[in-house]
Amino acid sequence: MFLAEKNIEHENIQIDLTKGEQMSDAFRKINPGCTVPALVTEDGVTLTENAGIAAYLEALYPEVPLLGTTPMEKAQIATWNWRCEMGGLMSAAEALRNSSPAMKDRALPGPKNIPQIPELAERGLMKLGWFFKTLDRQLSANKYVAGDSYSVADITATVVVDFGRWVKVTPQEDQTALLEWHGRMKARPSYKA
Ligand SMILES: N[C@@H](CCC(=O)N[C@@H](CS)C(=O)NCC(=O)O)C(=O)O
Repeated sequence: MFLAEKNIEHENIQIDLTKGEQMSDAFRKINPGCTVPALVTEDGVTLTENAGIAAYLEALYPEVPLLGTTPMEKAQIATWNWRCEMGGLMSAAEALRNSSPAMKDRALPGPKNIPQIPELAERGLMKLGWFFKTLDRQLSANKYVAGDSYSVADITATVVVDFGRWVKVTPQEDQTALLEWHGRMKARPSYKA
């Protein structure tokens, strides 16, 4: 979505996590950490963390800005993206990875197998519910997650809401700001990326 929002031409190779393709020898040559995404740059350098990929692309293609332009915009976007990652993505991942039979011993991504802790799944569900409340409150007062302009925080939050369906945590009917915002996000061409 980040690449699509900036209209950056790129080759997209899908790694099917449901088939365990991230663990294959071929993919380990690209990312020995066995996680997606991985961005192989034109210089042949591989970047494997979202924050690094976003920083690199924003520096190389400042238009359209997704990490903010003024010092305060940058601060607000970094703040909200962190909240979306920690309160949102981490909670959904905790809930799914520690409960799904298909993820037995895959409680954390990466090359090592890690056993599930069912209590973490319960905590993840609870935290995800709280996060949706926080997000709805923020979106009641702001057009986008981090303020007046679309940013990486909207991308992360969109992924959180979609990810939430896997653990059956969806925005409540009375979270109207969150629902309205999600509708706008789904209508953006980058949503299909
Ligand atoms: N490195 C990424 C996140 C990596 C990650 O956790 N990716 C998950 C998919 S969302 C993954 O690759 N999972 C592989 C697995 O479950 O084995 C970041 O910067 O946030």
